[in-house]
Amino acid sequence: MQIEPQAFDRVLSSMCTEPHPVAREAAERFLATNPGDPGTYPTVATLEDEAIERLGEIVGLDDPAGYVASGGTEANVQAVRIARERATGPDPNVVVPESGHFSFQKAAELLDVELRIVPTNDHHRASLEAVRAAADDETALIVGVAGSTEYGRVDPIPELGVIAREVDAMLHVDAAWGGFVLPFTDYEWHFGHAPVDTMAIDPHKMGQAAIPSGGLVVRSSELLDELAVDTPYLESTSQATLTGTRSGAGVASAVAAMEELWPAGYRSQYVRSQNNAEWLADALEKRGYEVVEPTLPLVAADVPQSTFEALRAKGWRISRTAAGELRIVCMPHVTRAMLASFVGDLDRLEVR
Ligand code: 0PR
Repeated sequence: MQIEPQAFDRVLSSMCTEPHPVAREAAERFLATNPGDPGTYPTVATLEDEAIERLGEIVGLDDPAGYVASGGTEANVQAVRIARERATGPDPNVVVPESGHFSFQKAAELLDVELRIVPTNDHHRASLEAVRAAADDETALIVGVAGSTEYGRVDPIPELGVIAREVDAMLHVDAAWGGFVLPFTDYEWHFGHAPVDTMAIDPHKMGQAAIPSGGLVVRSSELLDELAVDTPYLESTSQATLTGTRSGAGVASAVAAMEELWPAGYRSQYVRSQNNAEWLADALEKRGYEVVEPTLPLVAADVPQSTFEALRAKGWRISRTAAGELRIVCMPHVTRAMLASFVGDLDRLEVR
């Protein structure tokens, strides 16, 4: 079979990117290993410990536990599961801002918890009033998003932590996309200064690892124990992951990427991506479109439906927010030249 995968030269809305060469190489070497069976595949199990150490360092947790998941969806489902296991009341609920990823809906359905979706404010961030009003003594978990899927916005995490503590709930931060970006920003919250219990941070998004490489990181190993089931016929005695057999490629490539890029490589990547996002926002504003300012490297703009469709017809891989805005994610493979070519196509469409 000789079929080429999707080229990246017109991909503007994906949250995935080309893996870094060292990540690609590590993924290939570990393709046939299964970290789900550490008794048989001890090397990749050791690498996974290293991955969690590094993710803990990135998110500012001193004694992190966790594992390399299949992606943000699994990490979010497992975070809800931990909270449900810890809940004391009979009808646990989870409070999520409407900017939360749809994986929380899957979690709620699978785990039979009530999902309380609350509005965001004018800046597309969780409304603290709304969260406070929705939370009660049956609330098992409050979710904050650090780098939202549609607008790249960061919720007021420390304040959400205060509310969580008031109602004796856990705090989960979904930094699946923003996790490898936030530490380098001047944003008012960037890890380590809030009572975060669990977190999603995906090496296969901004971390430049190969798919599948998600991260579930928790404050301490007792939290992970909530997920553990016995594994009678394996040498290891329990398993906390949702999937059984897992890809060693994801684990190895996450370690390789973080070893190579943390912190200087990720920092320069952030600077480049953020500059690109600001350049694009500026270009779109100059052309009269209403733009949601990029606080992280993600731009949303109110572009008419017909223009959007014409751009897609030209091969641009773009998508829309629920409100219909064009969204462009400035991932590592998105260069200034690509954006300039995109804006050039937009200009040519407008002349007609
Ligand atoms: N949390 C956040 C904040 C996310 O943005 C996403 C995915 C997830 C969790 C779930 O992560 P996994 O998809 O790894 O399970 N956000 C993108 C989305 O749903 C995922 C994506 C990635 C979409 C690449 C398209 C694409 O080409 O839009």
